[in-house]
Amino acid sequence: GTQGHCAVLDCSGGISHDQSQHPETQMNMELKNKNLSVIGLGKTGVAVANFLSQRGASVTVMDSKPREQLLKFVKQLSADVNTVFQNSEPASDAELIVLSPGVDIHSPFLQNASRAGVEIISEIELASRFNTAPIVAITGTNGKSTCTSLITEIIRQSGKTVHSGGNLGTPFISLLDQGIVDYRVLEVSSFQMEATSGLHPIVSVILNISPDHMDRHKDLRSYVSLKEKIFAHQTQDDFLILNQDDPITRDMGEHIQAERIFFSTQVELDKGIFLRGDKIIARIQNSEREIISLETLSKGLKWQIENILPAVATALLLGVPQESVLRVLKNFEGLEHRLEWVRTLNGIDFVNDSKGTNVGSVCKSLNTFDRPIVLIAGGKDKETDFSPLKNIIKQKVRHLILI
Ligand code: UMA
Repeated sequence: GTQGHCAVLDCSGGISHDQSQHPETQMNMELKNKNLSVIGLGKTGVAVANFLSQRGASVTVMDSKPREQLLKFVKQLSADVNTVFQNSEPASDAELIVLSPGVDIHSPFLQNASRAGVEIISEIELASRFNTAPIVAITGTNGKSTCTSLITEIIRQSGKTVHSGGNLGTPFISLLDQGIVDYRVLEVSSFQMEATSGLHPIVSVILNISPDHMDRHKDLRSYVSLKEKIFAHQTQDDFLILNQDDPITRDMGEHIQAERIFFSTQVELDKGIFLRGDKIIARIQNSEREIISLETLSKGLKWQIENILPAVATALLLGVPQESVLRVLKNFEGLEHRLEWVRTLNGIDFVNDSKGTNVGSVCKSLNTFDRPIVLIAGGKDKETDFSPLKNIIKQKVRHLILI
C-alpha cells in the first residue's frame, strides 16, 4: 500500500498504531509546479483543487455544466485555480488527472490521456497518498452512512479523536486539513473505488451487496470487484468485517492475510458478532461477551441491527471500552432519510426512508417491518432489475403509491 501505517494487536485486545512513523507532514507525491486537471466541480472538485493548489500545483478544474450552474462551487475555489466549463476533457498538458466520484473512468473524454499514459486517480486515491492516520473504511450497497456514523460516534465517545467523511458528505481530502486525529472513518462508494488503488484501512467493513448503479458499472461482477478493492492492501495486522447472511460477502477475501470477522442476524457464529434471542453477542478475540439487549437500543437504531453489528465489531477490535459502545447505542438518534422514524399518529408509524435508492435497500426496509405497509416510492431506475421487489411487495405492502 502507499500509506505505510503500522498496526499491531496490543494486550488489551485492541489494535494499536505506531504513528511515530508517519508525521502528518509526510508527502507521497511531489505536486509543486505540476499541471494537474481535476474533473467535476462539485464538493469533491472544490476540495481537491484547493488541496492541490495549496501545495504549489497549477490546477485546472473542468466541468460539463455551464458556469452559471456552478457558481456556489466556483466561489469556494482558491483564486489561483483555473476553470473550464461545458467540457469535461482534461487539459492536454495535464501530468495527473483527479476524478470526482460522479465521473466515470471509462468516459470517452479520458481516452486520450489514458492512451498517453497520464495517471488518472480518484480523490480517495489522492487523499490516501497523503493520509497518515489509521483508516476505518465502510462499503456495501446499503447502510454505509449509518454504520460509518455509529463507528465515528463510538470512537469519539471513548475519548479518541476521529473524523469521518467520504461518500457521507465531507470528501476524504478535506479531512486531511482538519488536523491530526487518532482515526479517520470513511464511507466509500463503488464510484470512489474506480480509480483507487492504494487505500489501506486497518479495519474494513463490507455490509452487503445487491445490484446498484448498473447504469455506471458494466455488470454485477465489476461492481463487486470495486467493493473488494477495500481490502486489497490489508495485511495480517488488519481486519475485514463481512456479512455472513449475504451470499456475496460471505465468500469474500477467503485467501487474504487480514483476519475476517463475520456478523449475522440469522445464525450464531464461532467467531464474530451475532444475535442470541434479543441480545447482541460478540465472540471476538477468544472471548464471548454480551453487548446489549435490543430493547435498550435507541429508537433511531431499532431498525438498524445489520448496521449496528459491524459497528460494534469494529469498536471492539479497536479496543474501545464496552461502556462507550453502550452509551452510543442507547442514545444514537439515527440519520435523516434512513429508516428514520418521523412520528406515530393514530397508531401508524411514519417512516422516512427516502435514502432507499436501490432495489436491495427497499427490500431490506420492507423486511424490517411486520405490520402492513403503505409504500410511497419513485426515482431513477439506474438500469437495475426490479423483479426482487415483486414477492416482497405482494407480502408486505397493502397500498403502493408510485411517483
Ligand atoms: N461531471 C462532469 N463530467 C462528468 C460527470 C460529472 O463534469 O462526466 C460534473 C457534474 O457536472 C457535477 C460534478 O461533476 O458538476 C459533480 O461531481 P460528483 O457527482 O462527483 O459530486 P460531488 O459533489 O463531488 O459529490 C461526490 C459524491 N457524489 C457522487 O458520488 C455522485 C457524493 O456522494 C459525496 O458525498 C461527495 O463526493 C463527497 O465525497 C453522493 C452520492 O450520491 C451522496 N453517492 C452515491 C450513492 O450514495 O449512491 C454513490
